[in-house]
Amino acid sequence: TDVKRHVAIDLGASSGRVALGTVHAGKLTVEVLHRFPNGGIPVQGGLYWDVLGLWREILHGLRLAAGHGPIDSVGVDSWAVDYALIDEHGLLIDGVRHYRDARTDGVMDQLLGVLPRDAVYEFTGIQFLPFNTAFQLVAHRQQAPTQLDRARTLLMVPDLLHYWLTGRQVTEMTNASTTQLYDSRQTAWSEPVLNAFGIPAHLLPDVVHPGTDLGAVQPDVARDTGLHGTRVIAPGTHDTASAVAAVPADGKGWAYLSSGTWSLVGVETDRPVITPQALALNLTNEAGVHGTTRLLKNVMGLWIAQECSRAWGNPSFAELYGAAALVEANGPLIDPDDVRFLPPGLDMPARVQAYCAETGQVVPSTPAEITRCVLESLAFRCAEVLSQLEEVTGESIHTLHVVGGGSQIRFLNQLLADISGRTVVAGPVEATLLGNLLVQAEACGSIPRGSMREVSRICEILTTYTPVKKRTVTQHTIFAELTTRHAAST
Ligand code: ADP
Ligand code: LRH
Repeated sequence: TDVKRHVAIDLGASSGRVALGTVHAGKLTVEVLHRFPNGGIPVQGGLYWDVLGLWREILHGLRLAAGHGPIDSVGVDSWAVDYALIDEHGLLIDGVRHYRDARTDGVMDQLLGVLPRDAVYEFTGIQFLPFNTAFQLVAHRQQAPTQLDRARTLLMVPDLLHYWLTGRQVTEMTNASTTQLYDSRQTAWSEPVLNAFGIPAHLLPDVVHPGTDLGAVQPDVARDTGLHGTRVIAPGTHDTASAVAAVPADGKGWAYLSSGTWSLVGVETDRPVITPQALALNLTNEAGVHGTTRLLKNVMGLWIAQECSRAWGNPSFAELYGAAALVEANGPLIDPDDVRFLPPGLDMPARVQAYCAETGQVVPSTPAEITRCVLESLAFRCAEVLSQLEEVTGESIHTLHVVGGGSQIRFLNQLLADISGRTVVAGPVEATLLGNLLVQAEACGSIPRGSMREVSRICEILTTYTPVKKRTVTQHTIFAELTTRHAAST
């Protein structure tokens, strides 16, 4: 038949989904079949992902998909940096730690004493975040050395799930690049970084490109799910890689904001931008689909609002963000990237308040005021990063494409337009699923090569926001002032 079916499994830090993509006459229709929550689970002072629970949800989603007819391919993407260790029997060692686990506290600074920042950056082009796989592995070795001794293979989360689907152990490139152990310019694991950090190179599997056919679904999984003859195709397994692949942009002069637990703000470039200025701004160069680079910055994102919301008993998004939109403008601001906001905790509202108090601002008290402060601060920070990206690339940005769950927050989209002074185009909400499907569809010949953005543009309804209330200069100054005070105190 001329109908092709692909299944995308997208695991975000706050939720996962399984979707069916049907390609017929060059048009892709996407149906989300199954959604499930995700998050960290505290165990004995550590923080883990429920990777077996995720596998159970995946199997359930695959059974639902099989009910729609023969499935040509399936592929998994997830959040980056986290990994599993596999032993000599092919079995999982321990569980999978969450990147917000406190075991990495102080490790990055220790290691940058061994190999300096500029050298690590020169080899990897990756921004310094305390939870990069490189630092997690060293923390792992310090805490449980025998686990590392026993390990034969390191697999990133989507690689682990592909392994359970096919029996094949490889690492897909977009996620490999986030480890800070991979050299995107050489397209190889970075020996100098591995050696300096004492990470055994034999742990790291072969790296494959997005779009690689990893084999058929294993017989036991096929029997369980009803998927027969289905291929497993690696998408851009880093969720941000898949999201950016589906940004419905055209031409030049655009940036993206992948808005979810994190706010990933950046541009797409032909090659890594590894310069002293990019290092000074701590911008990252992550490997993308079709050999592109994502030059971007991790901004703390809606995580702060998610943790506040948890502290307030999880009100609906409509309630949370609707109330924030009614709060008077020009309130207090935080630096969302302050490290105090990184760990989980029900004291998140108190952390926001403490920041405002310490910086001599009005202290927000109601959930609406606190949420407003968080959203407005995110918009300021994103606007600041856009200017930095323009400086580093020398190319101006006129449009910001906002994708992901956060693109549904209309108030935030308008703030982004007003504060950055740029046109904001919101959607698709499920860009990551879409990007995952598009890479599979291209690899299977369901859509022509190079047509991904075109297919994505006709796939979704987009909403445009134009700047109306241009912000006063004083507000930029307040934020700059806060940033300076913060920098001076750390
Ligand atoms: P991740 O992939 O990191 O788990 P998502 O892209 O799924 O994140 O985005 C999750 C966020 O999107 C939520 O924390 C919330 O702020 C926002 N969001 C999700 N659904 C809605 C909605 N219906 N209305 C407004 N915001 C929403
Ligand atoms: C977003 C994301 C981001 C990473 C972070 C750990 O889900 O993949 O790109 O930096 O999670």
